[in-house]
Amino acid sequence: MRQLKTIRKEEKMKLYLTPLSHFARKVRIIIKFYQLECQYIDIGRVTETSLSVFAGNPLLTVPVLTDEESMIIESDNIISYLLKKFDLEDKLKFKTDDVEKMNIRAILNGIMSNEVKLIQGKRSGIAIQDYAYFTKAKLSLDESLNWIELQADKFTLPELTFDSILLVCAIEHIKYFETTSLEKYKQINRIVDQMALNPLLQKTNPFVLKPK
Ligand SMILES: N[C@@H](CCC(=O)N[C@@H](CS)C(=O)NCC(=O)O)C(=O)O
Repeated sequence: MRQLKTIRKEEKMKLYLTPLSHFARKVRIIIKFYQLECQYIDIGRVTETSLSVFAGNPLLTVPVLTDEESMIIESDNIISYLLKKFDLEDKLKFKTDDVEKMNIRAILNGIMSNEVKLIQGKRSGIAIQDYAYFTKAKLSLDESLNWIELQADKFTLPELTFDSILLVCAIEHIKYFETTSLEKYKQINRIVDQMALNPLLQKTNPFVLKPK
C-alpha cells in the first residue's frame, strides 16, 4: 500500500485538452511560464461523450488537470490550484478582487464559451443562423468584443499578465476559426499583435499548432 502511494506521488500532473482549445491554452501558458512538469493528454474531439476521456469530469469539457488523487476542472480553478500548490509568486497578476478586472475576465471567458457554442453548432451540421439560440450567442460575442475594445487601456503593455494572456487566447481562437470579423477592433488588434510576439504565446498559437 505504501509503495503504491509512492508510485502515485511520482506520477506527473496530466492536463487533458484538445490542442486548439482556448481554455486549455490559458493553462498551458501558465504551466510553461512557471516551467512546471506536466504531461499533455490530447482527448481527440471535444464531442466525445465518455466520462473517462475527460478524466472523470462530469461536465465533459476540457481542460482537466489530474494531480495525485485530485481532479481539477475549470481553467481558472486549475490556475489557482497550480499557484497555491507550487507556492508560486503571482508574477502574472492572476489573483484579483478588482471588479473591473473581474468583469473583463468574465467577458473574455464568455466570448470563449459563445465561440464554443457556435463552433459546436456548425460542426453538428445545422444551419445555425436559423436558430435564436445561436443568433444570440453570436450577438453576445460581438457585443462583448465591442465592450472589450473600450477597455483597451486596462491591458498594461508590454507587460505579460494573465489578462493579456486571456485576451490573446480568446482573439487568436476567433481568428483561427473565423467565428466573427475582428477588423473593426483596432485597439484589441493592436494589443494582440504586440503580445503575440511573446515566445510563450507564439508556441501555443493555434496557427502554429495546426497550420491551416
Ligand atoms: N469554463 C470552462 C470551459 C471549458 C470548455 O467549454 N471547454 C471546451 C473546449 S475549448 C469543451 O470542452 N467543450 C466541450 C463541449 O462543448 O462539448 C473552463 O474554463 O475550463
